[in-house]
Amino acid sequence: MEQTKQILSSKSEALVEKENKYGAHNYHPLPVVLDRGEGVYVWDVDGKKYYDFLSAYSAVNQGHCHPKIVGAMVDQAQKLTLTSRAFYNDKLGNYEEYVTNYFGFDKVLPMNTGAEAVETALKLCRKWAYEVKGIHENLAQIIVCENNFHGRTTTIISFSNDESARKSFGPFTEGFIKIEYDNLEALEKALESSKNIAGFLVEPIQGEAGVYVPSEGFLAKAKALCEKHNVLFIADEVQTGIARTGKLLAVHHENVQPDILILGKAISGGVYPVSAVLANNEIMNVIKPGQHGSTFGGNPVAAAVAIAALEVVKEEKLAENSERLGIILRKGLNEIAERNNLITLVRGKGLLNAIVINSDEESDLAWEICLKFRDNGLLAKPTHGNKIRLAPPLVITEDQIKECLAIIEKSLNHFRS
Ligand code: IF1
Repeated sequence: MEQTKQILSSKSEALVEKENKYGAHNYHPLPVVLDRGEGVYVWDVDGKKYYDFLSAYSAVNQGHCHPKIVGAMVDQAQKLTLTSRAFYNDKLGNYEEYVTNYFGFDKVLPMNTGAEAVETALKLCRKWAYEVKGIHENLAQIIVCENNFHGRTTTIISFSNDESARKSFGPFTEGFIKIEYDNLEALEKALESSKNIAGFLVEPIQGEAGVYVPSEGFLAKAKALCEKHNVLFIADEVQTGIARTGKLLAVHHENVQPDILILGKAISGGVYPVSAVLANNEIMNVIKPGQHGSTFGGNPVAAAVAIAALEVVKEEKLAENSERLGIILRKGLNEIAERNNLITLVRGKGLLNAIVINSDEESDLAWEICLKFRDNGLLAKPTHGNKIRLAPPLVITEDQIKECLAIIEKSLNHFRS
């Protein structure tokens, strides 16, 4: 820490100190203080420019401060920001029509953050289980996966197995069965274990676990198993959705249409908190007035921003770009791995990728590497100790990817033993 502090300018250091003094210590940020972003770049308070290889955890897929999205926000903010859902507003219906057609569902339930959308999906699934499937009240079980990340609410951390996310936050919510990720036999066994299974909640790629891509066919087969048992397949695409993995949704790689789709982050291009739960009428119609909601969910700014952000994904062919450049990025990373044994594994899909560093999870080597990336003009953050996620905005170009590969290799070479 001392060493990294010394490299910070006094301006940056003062701002870090302020967060440290007045803010709760619920994060451990990389020491860099940003004040501007445009496209694939962010700038720190001293004017140094960086490639952003985190993209605010895949919220900024469309690039920082996309003029069309920011424009939509500014225009709407000057006209009407919030009515609450006690009244109608002139933007929500248009957005609901747009987003449901875009993803192929009958209805959407708008929320604000990813965790809220996951909570919404869980409540929806339980209600469907009792009122449509006919499970006896309070007995519904939802299958989840080990090493999942779905957010930070008390119910969501109830089925996490990350000790730092859970410890001292109990008592927890019941009704979840945990199985190994990417394990169809375990899923089948769980589905057969009880008549009270309501849903299967899954990340198409596990982000927090270090970009863990399941075996080919897992999602399609899991969906088929769920259908066979009349169990809802709930896809958490908060991180993987909106073109990040090279398709509009990660489940599209296996032609799966989930029963419930959860979206967040990039549905607003990172300019505003917007999340959404999509489902068909048979499921969504179980929710009646007064049974679920949010003051800000579906507000006119969110509606205007989300339409613009989703239009940008199509207009700029971000899924195609992500698919094409992801291949180039992984090829380049694998070539670096051949020359430098610090990288033991490269994995990912589209522009959601990670490298595994040749060290154990407790080592601070990945952190030191990220500091070196920073010094060389690229921002990324370690996850689970020895993995570094590499997920630039999807507007990145091939030349920029090549430049970034050079930065990555130069930085890694600094640590070569
Ligand atoms: C943090 C990770 C990413 C998510 C999935 C729901 C949510 C998330 C699949 C909740 C959020 C974030 C939150 C962020 C770290 C981050 C993350 F490393 F933890 F896994 F992106 F990779 N479903 N993911 O990934 O969405 O309520 O935050 O809007 O600091 O907690 P949210």
